[in-house]
Amino acid sequence: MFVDEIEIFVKGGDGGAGCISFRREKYVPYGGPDGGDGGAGGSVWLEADPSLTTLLDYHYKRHYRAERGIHGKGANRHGASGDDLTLRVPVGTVVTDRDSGEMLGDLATPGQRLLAQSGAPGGRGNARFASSTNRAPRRADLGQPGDGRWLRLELKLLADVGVIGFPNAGKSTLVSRVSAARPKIADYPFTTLQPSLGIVRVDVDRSFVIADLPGLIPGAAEGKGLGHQFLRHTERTRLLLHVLDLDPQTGRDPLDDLRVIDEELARYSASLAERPQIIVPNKIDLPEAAARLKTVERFGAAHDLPVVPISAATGQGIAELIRAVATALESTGWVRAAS
Ligand SMILES: Nc1nc2c(ncn2[C@@H]2O[C@H](COP(=O)(O)OP(=O)(O)OP(=O)(O)O)[C@@H](O)[C@H]2O)c(=O)[nH]1
Ligand SMILES: [Mg+2]
Repeated sequence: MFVDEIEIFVKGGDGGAGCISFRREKYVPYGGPDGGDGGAGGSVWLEADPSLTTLLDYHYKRHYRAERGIHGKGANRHGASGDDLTLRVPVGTVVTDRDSGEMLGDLATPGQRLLAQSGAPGGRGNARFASSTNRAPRRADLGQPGDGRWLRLELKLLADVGVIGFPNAGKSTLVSRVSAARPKIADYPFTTLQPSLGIVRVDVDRSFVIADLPGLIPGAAEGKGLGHQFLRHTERTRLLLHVLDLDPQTGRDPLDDLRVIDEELARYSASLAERPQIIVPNKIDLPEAAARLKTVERFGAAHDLPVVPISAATGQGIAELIRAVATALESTGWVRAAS
């Protein structure tokens, strides 16, 4: 999974000290205690801000502290509380306490706030310690020091486009060709064990996030193979690239593969079965692939399905595919600024 991750230290503001003071008035000897309380320290908040797309700012500055409370004063004047500090993070940031591992929150909706560290209380002034037996208390509390802790911030990107297909079809090869993601590629099934995400640049101001997924096999919806646990990653995509393996050595028929995987999707979720798809026959560089490609293209034409043949290995057809994805995403009302 494509994760932007950073650790920051947050500290609540120190509490202001309480004050020791006695009332002084002309002709009134022994005025009572009138030291005010210290103000509380400010708290540190995190807030989800939809205008941010990365945690980059936090790579440069790691320590954050809220303002301290003001000390109390005489004449029962309490100190002002310190201001809160609000740190803006991108929507989708997950916050955990680094040392305890406790998950503190998932800032999933714009404007959502999370109290990362509360400020320390202020100390009591000596006016608070007056009693019938001690009418002139010479005692006040110091403000408490603000607590601090390390937070781990993780930004989880959601994919716009999911790449599905049988194991070994060339999904990871495709994703590594169109994005900076470097998933493992190898000539055996189930090479990809974890989904990974990459960002695909369409042009200067448009990009989309693509998810490489573990291969699917018949029975995936019931948990066979690895695909099942990752199908949920496709649930929030807007478009699926259905990669078909044209290599005759598979011993399978690409149209059978297409049908079988579509059935698995439908078994898993009805809405997933209706997700728009682009059929991507892969490995057209292989000489034996031509005949198989023909049958796929005929099928696509007959069912009004977009087919964009590629060779993920040589790069043939890749530019056409990116254009087709951008067009398809646009028709779903997708807008994502390039990042
Ligand atoms: N000839 C040829 N081989 C390809 C092409 N694309 C991928 N391959 C090869 O196919 C094999 C599988 O590629 P991967 O990208 O790992 O396949 P995958 O779909 O991600 O596989 P899993 O992660 O196991 O589901 C590798 O040996 C690739 O080199 C292609 O366009 N042409
Ligand atoms: Mg793979």
